[in-house]
Amino acid sequence: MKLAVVGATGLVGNEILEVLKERNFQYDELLLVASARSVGKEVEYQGKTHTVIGLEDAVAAKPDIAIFSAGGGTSTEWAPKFAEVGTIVIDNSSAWRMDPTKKLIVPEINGDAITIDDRIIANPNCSTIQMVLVLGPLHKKYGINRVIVSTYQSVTGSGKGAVDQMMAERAGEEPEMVYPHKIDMNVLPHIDVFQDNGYTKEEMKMTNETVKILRDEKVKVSATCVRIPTMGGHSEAVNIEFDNPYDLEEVKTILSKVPGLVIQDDVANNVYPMPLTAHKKDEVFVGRIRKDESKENALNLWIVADNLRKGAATNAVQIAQYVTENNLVLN
Ligand code: 2RA
Repeated sequence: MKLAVVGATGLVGNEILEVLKERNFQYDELLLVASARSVGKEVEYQGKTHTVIGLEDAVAAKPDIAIFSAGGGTSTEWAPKFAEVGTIVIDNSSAWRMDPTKKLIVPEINGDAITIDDRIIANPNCSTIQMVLVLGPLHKKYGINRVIVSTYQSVTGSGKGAVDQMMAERAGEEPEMVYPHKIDMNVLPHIDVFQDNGYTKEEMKMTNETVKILRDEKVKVSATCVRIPTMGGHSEAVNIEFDNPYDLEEVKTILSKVPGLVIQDDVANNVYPMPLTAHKKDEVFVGRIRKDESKENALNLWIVADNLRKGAATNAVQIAQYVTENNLVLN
């Protein structure tokens, strides 16, 4: 089993290595792959020194699995080259997510969609992953027709430069600007680029990816995505409208059985999910579960997850585990 991590020196790449270690993911050889800038760099990992290699050398090594987190351009160009030599590519970028020939996977929800023929598997957007973990089982039970979501997203979702901008502002230093505005002590209703319809790309990812993962065009999602000056995780206020009546206690029972989902809902003791407490955790946390009293068959809840974990690295590693455990690796 030869495993490659492409983009190994980035924020998500680091988290992937951490999750692989924590989950004791078994491999015989690990290839750390990065752009020309980092080639030759030495990385200490699990008691071994790894020399970072370039993409061409990595393809020539024909890894069984390559977990990519190196941006859309790299994925578009290189994922097919790895796929051609038989590698299963698990891609964190948005390059392949809405390609009808590629699967978009959250293992707990639609892992069963993966077949032996899938060579490029897309990892969904962070804010989508944590939401569908809650929506999936509720959709199965009550049928969801509409979701209204507002997000409160961590600066880590924009990469290291954004963390640096926030910290420089906080320290009173001249920041290198990643966002079009100051982020510390501020809130930006703007994640990714604006589209012709007035929504941002991040908002449209939540709308389109949710439908693809739930495999139901009938589910309508309206999203407002907001960047806030926090680290640790993304938070989401979600309003769900069902086709059928639901029972609040039954909703909690259903959610309590979803692997990787933890209910934190004890308002009498101020217990609810927060980015600070979700940080570095693999689980998705849900709380503030309550009836929407303004509308029949509607529910409100609050979801938080570490966007670099379940929102990226953990989900990607879980896909890698799924394909190995289900004998879907070719080589
Ligand atoms: C963000 N969705 O938080 C992105 C990261 N993939 O900006």
